[in-house]
Amino acid sequence: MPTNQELYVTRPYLPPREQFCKYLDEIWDSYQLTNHGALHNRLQAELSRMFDGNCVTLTANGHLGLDVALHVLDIKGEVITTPFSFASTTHALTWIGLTPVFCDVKESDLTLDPDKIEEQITARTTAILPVHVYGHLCDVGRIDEIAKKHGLKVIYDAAHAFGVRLDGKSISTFGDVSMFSFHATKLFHTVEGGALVYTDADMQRRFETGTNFGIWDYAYNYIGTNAKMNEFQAAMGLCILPQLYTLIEERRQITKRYTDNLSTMKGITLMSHAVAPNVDHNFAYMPILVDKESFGHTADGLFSILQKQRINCRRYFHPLISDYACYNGRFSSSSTPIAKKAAEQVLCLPIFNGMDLRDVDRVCEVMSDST
Ligand code: T4K
Repeated sequence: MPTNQELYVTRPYLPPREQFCKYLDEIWDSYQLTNHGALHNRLQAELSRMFDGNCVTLTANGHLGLDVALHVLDIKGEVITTPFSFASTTHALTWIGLTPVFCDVKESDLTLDPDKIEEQITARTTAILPVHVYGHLCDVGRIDEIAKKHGLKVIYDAAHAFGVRLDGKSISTFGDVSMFSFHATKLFHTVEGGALVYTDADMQRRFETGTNFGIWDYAYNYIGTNAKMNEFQAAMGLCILPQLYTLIEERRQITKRYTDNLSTMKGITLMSHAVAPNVDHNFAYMPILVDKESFGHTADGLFSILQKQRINCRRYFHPLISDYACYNGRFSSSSTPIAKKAAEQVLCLPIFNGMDLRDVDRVCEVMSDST
């Protein structure tokens, strides 16, 4: 893309059209459009390999994956979670009458603070729903330990964490299940889509039936929803998956360029600095925190300054979920001060495959000229 074009926070990666058309030919030949067709099954197998052999259940989108996970694991009562996330995380709970209990996040990486989880546990708590926000891994060891001690389930919202590895291993071994989003705005996508990934093979039938009305072998032993991934979605996934590490590498270069330009800018904190050395990161987002006192503008002010130059950022995640109008004052964001401050300061800068490094420089120059 030439520089001086309008920029967006992201732009989906599209594979060469001929590649997608080859899969379309297969669909046309087979007349199988959905309901666990050959492409669905191929993508499922390839993803399972990528997740170190763990079980994969594909879903129509990430949010339905959360719905299915909560239903299959029979989560009741209260669930400890973070308010610093996309609407989906909490809405999945409240939609089915569960009570979200908001726990604060760590200042270093904005993931759930394990030191604050236990004080939120009550007799009604049944699960923890942490988020690997921006692909930054939660303290999975501590969280799983706390869950085990108190007999709680753990559902990781890993919507942002596709391709992330810890000590070289898949992160899908942690918790009872991890939900990944394959939305068009994600690093790896199937237009809309997602996956539940888990280690307990005995649960596979339950998760699979959860996405297919509860049906297995024409028997109706379970209750389920319709969250199946169709063949067109799977085709997109099959085209993009082989490119995954090339796409991540390109994003690493873009992040490096931002880092070179911004790491000494007063009042700007780069969240990419929070990635631990034993984590293979995916560079899915380019979040920064803006400190008004030293930078001279709020995150909102900077958002507008960039927008005037046709650079469209997003304030993922402002407002905090606990401050959403739809929750009508039911929650208080003052009980999670670190998350509240992060929501006030956060801005996600444009990052996408195909982004010209000169455009990265342009974003940084506008920021620098504004001070
Ligand atoms: N948990 C977490 C932590 C999540 O972040 C999400 C989703 C979920 C759960 C649920 O997963 P899914 O059910 O979505 O699989 C986006 C996405 O819709 C959403 O998937 C994502 N998180 C969230 C963080 O961001 P918007 O409202 O910001 O998207 P939108 O349409 O404004 O797109 C942003 C920019 O991307 C546009 O300005 C232009 C560009 N774009 C977007 C689309 C959709 C394109 O160029 N082409 C496109 O097709 O929500």
